Amino acid sequence: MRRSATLLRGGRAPALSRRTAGVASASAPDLVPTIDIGPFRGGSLEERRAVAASVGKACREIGFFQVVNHGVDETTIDAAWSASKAFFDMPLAAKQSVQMAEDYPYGYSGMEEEVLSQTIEGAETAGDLKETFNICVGSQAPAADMIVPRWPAEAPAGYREAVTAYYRAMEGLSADLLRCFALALDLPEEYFEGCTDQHLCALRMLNYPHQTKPPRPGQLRASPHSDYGTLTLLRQDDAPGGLQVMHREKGWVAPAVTQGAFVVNLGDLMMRWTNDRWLSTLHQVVVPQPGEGEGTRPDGNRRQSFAFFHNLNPDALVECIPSCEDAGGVARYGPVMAGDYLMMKHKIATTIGAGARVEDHM
Ligand SMILES: O=C(O)CCC(=O)C(=O)O
Repeated sequence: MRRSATLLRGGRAPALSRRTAGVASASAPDLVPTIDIGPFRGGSLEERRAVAASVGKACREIGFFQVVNHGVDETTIDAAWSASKAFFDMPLAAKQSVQMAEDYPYGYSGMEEEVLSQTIEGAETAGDLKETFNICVGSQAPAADMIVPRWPAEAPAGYREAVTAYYRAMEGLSADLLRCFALALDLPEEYFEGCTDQHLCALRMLNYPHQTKPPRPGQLRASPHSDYGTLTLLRQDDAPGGLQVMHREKGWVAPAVTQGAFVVNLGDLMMRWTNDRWLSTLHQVVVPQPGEGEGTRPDGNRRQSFAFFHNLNPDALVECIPSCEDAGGVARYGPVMAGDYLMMKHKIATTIGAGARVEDHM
C-alpha cells in the first residue's frame, strides 16, 4: 500500500516559494548551528537566557539547529539504536505484525509505502526508499482515550524497554527545549507546560537499507516535507545519503553530522503559534551516490535515524502567542486545536492520493 505522510509526523503545505528543485547542496554547519545547551539545563537565569537567544536566532533564521550537552545518556541511545536495527533485520512478516493503518497511524510502514512530498506538492512521485516503525507511548499520565500503543508481536529481546527508555529521554529533552523556547519568546519558562501533560509524541524509527540498485527518477530516501507538531528531535547516522535542509537563500544544505548531537527542527504548529516568526522548514533525505559507502562501511550505504515528533495534548489550543503578534495585534492564523490540526493532516495524508488537494484542507 502506498501512503503519503501520516498522522503525527511531517507533511505541510507550504507556499510554493518554499519548494525547490535541482538546487545544489552545500555543507553548511554555520547555517545549522550547533548549540551547547548544558548551561540552559544547569545554569543561572542569565546563562539560560544566553542559550535561549542562540536557539531563538536559529528558529528565526532556519528552523533547524543541533544540540550538544543535552543530558541524554549514550547508553539509552545505543540500546534503542541496536534494538531498532535488529528489528529492521527481522523477516518482513515479523515487521508487519503491527501495520500502519487508517485508524492506527503508527506501526510499520514498508519500503516505498510513503511519499512525504505528496502533502506539499500533491504530485505522485516514486515512493520513499525507507521503512519505519512508529510508536506513540504517551505521557506518564495519558488521557483515558489515548490509542493504546501496539508493540510488534515478535521483536528483539529488550526492544520495548529500550525504545520506551529512549522515548522517555526524548520527552525530557523536549520539555527542556520547550522551556528554552519560552524564554526565547519572552514568555515565562513554564509557558508550554500546561499543554503537554497528555501529549501524543510519536517516535519514528527509520531504516534506509543499503541500496545497490539506482533509484527511480526523482526518488529519494525521504522526499521533501516539513513536520507539523511543535518540534522534532532527530538522531542520525553519519551514513552516505543523508539529511538536507532548505535554506531560504542557499537552497538545500546538509547539516554536518555532529557526534553525539540531536538535530532539532520546528514543526508547523510552532510556526503558526509564533505567527511565522519561527520557521517550519522543508527537509529531505537524499539517496547515496553510486558506490558510496561500499567497501568502506560495514553496512555499506545503509542509514538509520530516529525522529521524535513532539505533539501537544490533543485539546491544546494553538493561537498566536501575544509576544509574536504583528503590529496592531494582528495574528496571521486563527486558533486551532492541536488534535484537530493533527486529524486534518491525517485527512490530507490519507485522501491526497485519491485526488484531494492540500489547499482543500487548509
Ligand atoms: O532520517 C532523517 O534524517 C529524517 C527523517 C524525517 O525527516 C522524517 O521522517 O520526517
